[in-house]
Amino acid sequence: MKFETRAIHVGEKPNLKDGGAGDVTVPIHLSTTFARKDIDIPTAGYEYSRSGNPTRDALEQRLAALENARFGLAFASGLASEATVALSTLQAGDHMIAFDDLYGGSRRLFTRIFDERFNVKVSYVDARQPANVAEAIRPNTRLIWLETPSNPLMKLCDIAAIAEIAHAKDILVAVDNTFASSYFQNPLDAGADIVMHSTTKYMNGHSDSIGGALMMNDEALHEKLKFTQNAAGSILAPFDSYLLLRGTKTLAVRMRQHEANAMAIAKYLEAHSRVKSVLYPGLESHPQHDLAKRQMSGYGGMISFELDGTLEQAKRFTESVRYFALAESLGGVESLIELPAVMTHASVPPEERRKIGLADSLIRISAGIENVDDLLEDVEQALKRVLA
Ligand code: P1T
Repeated sequence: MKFETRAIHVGEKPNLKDGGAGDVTVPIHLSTTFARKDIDIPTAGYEYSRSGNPTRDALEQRLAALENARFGLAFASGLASEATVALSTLQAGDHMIAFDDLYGGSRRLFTRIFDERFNVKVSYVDARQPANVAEAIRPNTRLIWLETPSNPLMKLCDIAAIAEIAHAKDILVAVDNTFASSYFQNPLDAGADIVMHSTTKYMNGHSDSIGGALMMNDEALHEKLKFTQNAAGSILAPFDSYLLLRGTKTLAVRMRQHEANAMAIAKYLEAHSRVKSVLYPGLESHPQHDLAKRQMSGYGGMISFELDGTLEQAKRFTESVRYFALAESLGGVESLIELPAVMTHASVPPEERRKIGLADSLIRISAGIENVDDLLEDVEQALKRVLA
């Protein structure tokens, strides 16, 4: 099955047997527990909804299929899925390496909880150069955490090169694939061990469900992560599982439109005399454009840029657009805009932000799937208003 077909058929099949009504979409199984006829045999394999739920099961099969993975697991948020990776693969005294440009909340989780409270030391490195990752490896390094393209600076990591370095030393590689979505990038195919998504974003695509996902091929690793999913309990609820299943069906068509709109906006901004820089992997000017072409099948819908102006003008720009809601998050059908230093990455210490090149006036856009002419006109009127 090709991607679009998997996105509709895997996990959901009309049940025409055993009195099934033939629903073409999976029912939302809200029951928290499942009665059994025989004390030794759970009915249809289900006992208690934290350990297994038919709606979530359908979703987990779908999520796996979208990453060419054998297994998928769904969580209450992207961060819950990240915490599950750390809880399952690390212990006090271990060391992990993480890309220095990550979603602010991911960095807060690794630093404030795992490093500061559980003695799992974290080294943040510029993983754009695989050699920097190799250099940071210690005898007790157990996990490498990548995010590509990264939030918000749109930097890329070479997944295959880093996986090769890591696997020579039995280190796991996890890739946050939120920005690309399963449609444009499949990190497991490039050699990663775990792929993670904030499904809150493109995978669901409608800004109405917070969720997270992990996909993997190794059976023992899946067992470990599934054990923690149940033992720590941060599962995705049945209703959100249903919403996410629904969202995945249109992932391919949405991503194509997100990309087309983002490309048009990025090119418009790049050509504008009062725009200082545009970060979008689909532009030839992106320093890692060649890697993007090789590693991704498309460039996604996220753009970061800086105006040739003051911080005040950048702030006013985010307030002057009509169709881009000034809000955190990304990946929904509606366009969003934000200032990472003040919003999504405010928890990253200012000196760290400076080190990785995250300017206070950097503007981040999540291009939605509205008509692109309306979006371009909107950007144009806001630029005129703010830079006049
Ligand atoms: O919000 P949650 O579903 O827990 O996902 C966290 C997360 C993880 N990884 C990446 C790359 C992310 O972008 C996020 C969440 N990001 C935002 C809310 C944001 O506006 O950037």
